Amino acid sequence: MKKGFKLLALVFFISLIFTNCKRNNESSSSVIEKIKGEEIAVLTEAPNVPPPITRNYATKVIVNLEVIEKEMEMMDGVTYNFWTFGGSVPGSFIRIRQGDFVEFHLKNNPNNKLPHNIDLHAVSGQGGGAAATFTAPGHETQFSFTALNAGLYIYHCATAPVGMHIANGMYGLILVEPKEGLPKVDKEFYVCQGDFYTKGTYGEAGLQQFDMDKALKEQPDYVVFNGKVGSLTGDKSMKVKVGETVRLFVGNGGPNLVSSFHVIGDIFDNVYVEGGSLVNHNVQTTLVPAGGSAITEFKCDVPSTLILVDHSIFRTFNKGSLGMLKVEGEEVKAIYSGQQDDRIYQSEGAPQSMPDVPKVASKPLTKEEKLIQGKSIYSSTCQACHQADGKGIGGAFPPLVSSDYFASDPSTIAKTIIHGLSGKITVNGKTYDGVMPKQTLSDAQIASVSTYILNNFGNKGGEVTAADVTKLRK
Ligand code: HEC
Ligand SMILES: [Cu+2]
Repeated sequence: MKKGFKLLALVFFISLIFTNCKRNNESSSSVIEKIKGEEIAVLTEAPNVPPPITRNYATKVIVNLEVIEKEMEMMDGVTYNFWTFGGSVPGSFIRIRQGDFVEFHLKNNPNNKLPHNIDLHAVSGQGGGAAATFTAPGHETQFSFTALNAGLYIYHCATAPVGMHIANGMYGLILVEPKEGLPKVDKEFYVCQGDFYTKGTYGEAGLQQFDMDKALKEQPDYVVFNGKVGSLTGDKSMKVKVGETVRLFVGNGGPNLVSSFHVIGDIFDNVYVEGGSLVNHNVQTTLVPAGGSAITEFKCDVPSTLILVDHSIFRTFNKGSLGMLKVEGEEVKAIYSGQQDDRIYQSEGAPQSMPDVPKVASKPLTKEEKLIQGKSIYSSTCQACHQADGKGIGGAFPPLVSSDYFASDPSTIAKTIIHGLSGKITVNGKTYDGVMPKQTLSDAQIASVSTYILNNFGNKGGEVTAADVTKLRK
């Protein structure tokens, strides 16, 4: 009895030391301010962020966040039962000021099937709020906290099985602006990476189920920005003008992978390392840990399409972690010239090829499904060379637009993909003498992308089946 008491006293004493350590840190002890007024937090869906905070005092901020379980697209033609904070993946962006007193309301939509909660990494307190917010469907819970530390923080669900709740999309970012605010920039965006594990392989059409085995092995089928392949490409690209400064609030929900975040075609002038107060300069690639963040800032000096990637690069070109930021405006030739010449250079060696991947067996797709799947295969696999509009690049990559090369025999496209192509060819009266490496796609994927090309880019239609492709391989 007496011994037990001593032990308890010791534990209490040690915990006191630790609490004191924390309080000695200047950034948290000087934070508790007088709270003036009250406001309801503006929440936004990625890639948008709420407006910068202009207050120079602490206030009471009421956050209302609703958990919604719903089927959404993971890729065109592929759906998944996502669990979301606020109806989207990543969850709603929350923006507050250091010193703010936050009254947090977590609502679990009555149509949901499961209980959920929230662990905000911006919270100093038990579980980051997890225990206080364990919420059954059709309930609402509430707790409060003071935002002691400035920084960009991940929040996520922490209900068992935690990995599965996160893997289904339950994460987002909360920004605690420092008291003095962040330096002014022209545009701000919210980008959050996540890895997803499905029973079917990448691109397999239809509603996909969560795959626990793949999650345990940390072998995702999808690695995406903002919850979907293509969420930031084409029409959905982020847009800025030449000369503007951009700030990206980058998060990584995981659950497993660490991101090597990079923007192709620019350099980060500033990186708030791991979302904290340390600012590094002139950075090419910054690590964003699972359950962590980074803030990157850069000036867009010349017109171009900047490509956001996880530089663990197979994830980008084969699993989806690719986004675009279009910089529009006048060229600045002194900074970037564009191509100045293109001469023929021949060297020894056979056409390159990539190792074969196992073929995926699945039920035949309808023509409609093929067109959808084909479009996304085109943009992830062919577009880099043949260009988004299919017009190719003069002298290097032949056009697929109204191409007379495959007009008389539609299976030519599939043959080209299976075997690759090199040597002199003539397309629409122009000669090309390049090398197209053979592309590692399944028969079904080749059928889809062939069908997509035949029915787009001014070509005269037609359909290729997976069975046709299988025969062509022999
Ligand atoms: C790395 C660049 C590259 C990629 C990726 C690529 N191609 Fe090609 N493609 C070429 C080149 C180069 C040629 C011309 C080869 C030659 O000159 O012999 C070509 C030729 C072709 C042709 C025949 C010529 C024509 O214009 O009709 C077709 C069809 C074609 N590619 C389809 C595709 C499809 C479909 C994909 C995606 C699954 C793809 N290519 C991916 C570089 C590429
Ligand atoms: Cu949950």
